Amino acid sequence: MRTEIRERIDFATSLAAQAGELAHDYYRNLGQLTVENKGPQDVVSEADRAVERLIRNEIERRYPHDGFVGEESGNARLSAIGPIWVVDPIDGTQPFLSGVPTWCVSIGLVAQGRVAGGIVRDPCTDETFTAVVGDGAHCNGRAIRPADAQDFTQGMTEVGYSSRIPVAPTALFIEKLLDSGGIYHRGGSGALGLAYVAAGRYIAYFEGHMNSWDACAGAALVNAAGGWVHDILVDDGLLGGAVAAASGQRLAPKLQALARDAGFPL
Ligand code: LIP
Repeated sequence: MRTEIRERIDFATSLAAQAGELAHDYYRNLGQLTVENKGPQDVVSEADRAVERLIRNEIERRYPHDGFVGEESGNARLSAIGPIWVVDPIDGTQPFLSGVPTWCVSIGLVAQGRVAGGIVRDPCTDETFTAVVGDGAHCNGRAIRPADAQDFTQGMTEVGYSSRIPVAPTALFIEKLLDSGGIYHRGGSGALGLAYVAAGRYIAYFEGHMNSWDACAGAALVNAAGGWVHDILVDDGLLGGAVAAASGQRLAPKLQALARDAGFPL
C-alpha cells in the first residue's frame, strides 16, 4: 500500500501546486469575491468551491475508485477499494478572505483506516510540505523534523479555535499554557499549523475540534516527520472531526496533560 500512497503523493504534489495557483489568483482579486457566512467566524466563497472542483475532478479522473471527503463537497464518497482523499481546498478561509497570508491547500490521504500521507501547499511562501507516513516528511524537498522542545517555554504553541465547541475549555487551555511559561499563536489554518509543527517552527499545535479535511494532511506530516499527533480518525473522526494535538515526542506527555487538565479527552 505504501507504494500506492507514494505514487498518489507524487501525483497530488503537482495538483496541489495547480490548485494553489488558482487559489492565489482569487487571493489577488479578493474584491471580486462574494463571501457567504456558514456560521460565526466561518466563511466561504466561490474560490473554495472552484479550487475543490479542480482537485476533485483531477483525482476522480486519475483514481476513479478512490474515496473523497472534501470541505465544500458535502457528499463524502467513502471508497471500499482505494484510499480516501481528504481535502480542504483553502484552509484558513478567514485569513484568505481577509487578505492575511496564512492559508494553504490541504490534501490528505487515508488508507486502511489510518492517515497515510498528505500535502500542504502554501502559495504565499512558495512552500510545499509533503509526507508519506513511514517515509519521512519534506518541505520543498528538504527533510523536516519537529522541534525537540521539552517544555512550553521553548517556543510558540499554535492554538486553534472554532465555534463548533464551547469557549471555556479552550480559554482554560490557553490560561494553563501561559501559566506554564508558554505562548500561544493563532494563524487561522490548522493544516499550516500542523505543518509548522512537523517543520519545527511551532513546538506544538492544539485545537479542541478540527474537521478531518483541515487536519489530515498536517497529521500525516507530523507523523512522518517523527512527531506525536493525536489520532484524528478516532471515534469516526473522518466525518465527525476530533481533537487535534501534535508536538515533538519529548513535549507530547506535557501537551497531553495540559489538554486533559483543560477538560479535553486525550
Ligand atoms: C479552519 C481550520 C482551523 C480552525 C479555523 C477554521 P477553514 O478551517 O483549519 O484549524 O481553527 O476555525 O475552521 O474553515 O479555514 O477551512
